[in-house]
Amino acid sequence: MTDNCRVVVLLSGSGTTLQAILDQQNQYCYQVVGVLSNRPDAYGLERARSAGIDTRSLDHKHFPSRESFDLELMERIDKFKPDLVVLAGYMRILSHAFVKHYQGKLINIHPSLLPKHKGLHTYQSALDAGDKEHGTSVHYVTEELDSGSVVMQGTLNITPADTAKTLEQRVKVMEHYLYPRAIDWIASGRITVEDDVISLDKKPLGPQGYRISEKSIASTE
Ligand code: NHR
Repeated sequence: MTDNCRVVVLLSGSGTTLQAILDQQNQYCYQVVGVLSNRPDAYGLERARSAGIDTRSLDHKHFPSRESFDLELMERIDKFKPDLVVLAGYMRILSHAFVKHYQGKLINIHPSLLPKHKGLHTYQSALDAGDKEHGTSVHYVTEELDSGSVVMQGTLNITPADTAKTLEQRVKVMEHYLYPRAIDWIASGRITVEDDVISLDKKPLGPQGYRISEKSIASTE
């Protein structure tokens, strides 16, 4: 993409994923230039300020519609001249105009092995379905929720002792490793997208993207 990819992060909450992205930016070729929240009290804004990063908050409750909120959000984002917009616990569904405007440079991380378990409560859904594995997916954002092309997946084996809580903890650890790396691969141009097919170093990846297991992550730490 560029030598020093400008990243804007959108969040709504505590910002643990943002923190992982910030903590690893020296190792990687991206640079977080701005953080925006739809909740003025999100602790993630505090984390960004502590790291010396520009923040903006825009309360969706002050707007008459999703569309009008998103238009204002787009203006604020564009002031940062981002190469990539990263959702990190951002909890507002994005409108058609927004998704179109950032097409191909808007990504999210969703805690399931997409296309399985779209939506919320994925840990319990995986347990209820009797799945043998669970995990997380970095994907491009399209208008339809949790449905864009998958760049990378982190996988783990579910054990009989697992609960929704333990799965969440294990997935979060993987996400904090995976997401910065996926951002780096996109930022550096190693990941490319053509007709919804994702390639790494020009080699097409399968529909589940580049897969990394929890075990292999643990052995590199
Ligand atoms: N927008 C589009 N168009 N497509 C996606 O794939 C999106 C998206 C916006 C956010 C993140 C996703 C997640 O990480 C995400 C993916 C919130 C909702 C939701 O229902 C759904 C998916 C995600 C985030 N939000 C409610 C809404 O009315 C509000 C919920 C709340 O405020 O607590 O926007 O899980």
